[in-house]
Amino acid sequence: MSRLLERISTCILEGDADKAARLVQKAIDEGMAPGDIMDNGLLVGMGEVGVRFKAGDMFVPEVLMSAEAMQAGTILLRPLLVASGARQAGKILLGTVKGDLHDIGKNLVGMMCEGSGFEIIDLGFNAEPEKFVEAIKQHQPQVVGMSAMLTTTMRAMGYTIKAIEEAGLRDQVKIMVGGAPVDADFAKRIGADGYGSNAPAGADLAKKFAGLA
Ligand code: B1M
Repeated sequence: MSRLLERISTCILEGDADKAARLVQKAIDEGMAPGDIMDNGLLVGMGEVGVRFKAGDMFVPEVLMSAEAMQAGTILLRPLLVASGARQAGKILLGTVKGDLHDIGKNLVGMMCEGSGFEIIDLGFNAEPEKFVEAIKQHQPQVVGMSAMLTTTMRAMGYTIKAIEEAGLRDQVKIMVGGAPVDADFAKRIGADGYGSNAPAGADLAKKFAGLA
């Protein structure tokens, strides 16, 4: 790996958004391929963040800073990657379900998935089942991810899956769920395809669903 890509990866790990943007711009100006900057710079850093977060060596505030640094570099690369036709992992539709305003965990999952090369369609929080259905029709994602943090709102995940079934769209998407009150048993009971216990696990699951892991 070049010294510049190594420095970009370190910026992600250290959560330094300004420096990440500066170095990514430098790499672009030096004529480095956008896919190379993404795969061997930003994604290497984010991969290490995922490993450390899973192991309990990094905590949520640090992960959020890394995600912001990742975002700062990704914004510069995104148009170039799309233009150069570089590999995209696919689309994920993400939302916190109806009645629930907690979005920090959902945003972390989105950032981790984005770091794995997915395009994220973010429905925000308090997303009604109909909003998921309409967005599937509009964006044709491969994966739908739902988050809930309240025992009272986790049931909305089941209603949302039902609405997706009733709209005849269930076979088009893989569905993953997560959030503090949710577990694998619950995911199975409501007919989801999988459960992510944390953001890296969510990204791993999405990669598996997209045939990339
Ligand atoms: Co609320 N809240 N809150 N809250 N809040 C909890 C969840 C609670 C456990 C606190 C408590 O009582 N100990 C409790 C829920 C109890 C229960 O249902 N059993 C609670 C309550 C009761 C409430 C209110 C009802 C309080 C009130 O008004 N009386 C109210 C409800 C509002 C509503 O949603 N309708 C409320 C409001 C809020 C705030 C708005 C103030 C704020 C949310 C701000 C925001 O999100 N923008 C808030 C917060 C911050 C919390 C706590 C303190 C922190 C949640 C958080 O962000 N954790 C929380 C207590 C706690 O968790 N210690 C609490 C960090 C985040 C990274 O973790 O979301 O679990 P988490 O996400 C993880 C995993 O779960 C997983 O990956 C993430 C990263 O590892 N994951 C997925 C999540 N989604 C996934 C999706 C996937 C895969 C993995 O695939 C799709």
